[in-house]
Amino acid sequence: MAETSKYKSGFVAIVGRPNVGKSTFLNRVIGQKVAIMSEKAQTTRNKIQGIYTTDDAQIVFIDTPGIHKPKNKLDDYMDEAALSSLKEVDAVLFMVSATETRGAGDNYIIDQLKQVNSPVYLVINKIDEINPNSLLPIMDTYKRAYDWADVFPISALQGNNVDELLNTLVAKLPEGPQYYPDDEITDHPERFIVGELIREKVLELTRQEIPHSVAVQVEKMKTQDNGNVHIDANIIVERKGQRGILIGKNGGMLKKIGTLARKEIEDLLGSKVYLELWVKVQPSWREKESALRQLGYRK
Ligand code: GDP
Ligand code: MG
Ligand code: K
Repeated sequence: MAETSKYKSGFVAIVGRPNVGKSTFLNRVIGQKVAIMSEKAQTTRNKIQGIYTTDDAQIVFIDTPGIHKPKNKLDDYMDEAALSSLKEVDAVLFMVSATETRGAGDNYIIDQLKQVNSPVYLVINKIDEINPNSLLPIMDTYKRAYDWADVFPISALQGNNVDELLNTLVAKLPEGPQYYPDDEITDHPERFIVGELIREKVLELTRQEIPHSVAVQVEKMKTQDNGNVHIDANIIVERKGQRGILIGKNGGMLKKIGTLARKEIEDLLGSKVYLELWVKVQPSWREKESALRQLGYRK
């Protein structure tokens, strides 16, 4: 991190119909290892898809698969959860394919995006597949539907215009800390995902009361002789009030978070899991360099 310029960071959601090329885009931006890893966490919602880290910026890409036409009550609930997380991110990428016309699925997502305050970028992928002359008409059909912060025709497969998109995203991100060390994912994939699963349950169960920046620190993850995995983790919040919300009445909320997280971790690891959670208050931990270092968020 350069001392003279301010570090920038933020959470960016990628939304779009299936098969438009979201995973291909992330593979290109983040690299193979992470993509393989994220397959493992396929059961999770609002999961971290990959982290793009440079000397000046960090973009944490998250996925919100709950955005689709609701069919039942559960869908409805998931949509709401996905939408509330969309409202918290620093930017949204809405990806469409240049090879398909704007359809009902796109329109539904666009409607949802109208409730989002952060910049929403339109990414028209697969331009390598179309005649360049047809790009403008495609852009027009989408431009009529929404006030995009910017429009990027790209080829995730061949890489066209991907750097421009990343540079624009970084330029518009707020100042912020490097949330995750450069090598967190590749060095400790399972520990990382376990932390994310716990964080995801926190965000799901507390809805908008706990901010996205809540951190989970997996202190210990140890396989015992009987094959069971013992995990100790801290949930780090900035304010005492947030600690109260997380613990809940008679510890009920923390218990619920632990139970749901444990089930998913057991699915992920294929072993029985003993999970112990603590909630710690670290005021303005995002700002404090020393605290970050102590937590392992910076080297
Ligand atoms: P997702 O469901 O949105 O994650 O889409 P995927 O990344 O899995 O991509 C769906 C299909 O589209 C795959 O066969 C990709 O190879 C293909 N694809 C993705 N991006 C591009 C692109 O820029 N150009 C072309 N020609 N194909 C692409
Ligand atoms: Mg995909
Ligand atoms: K995916």
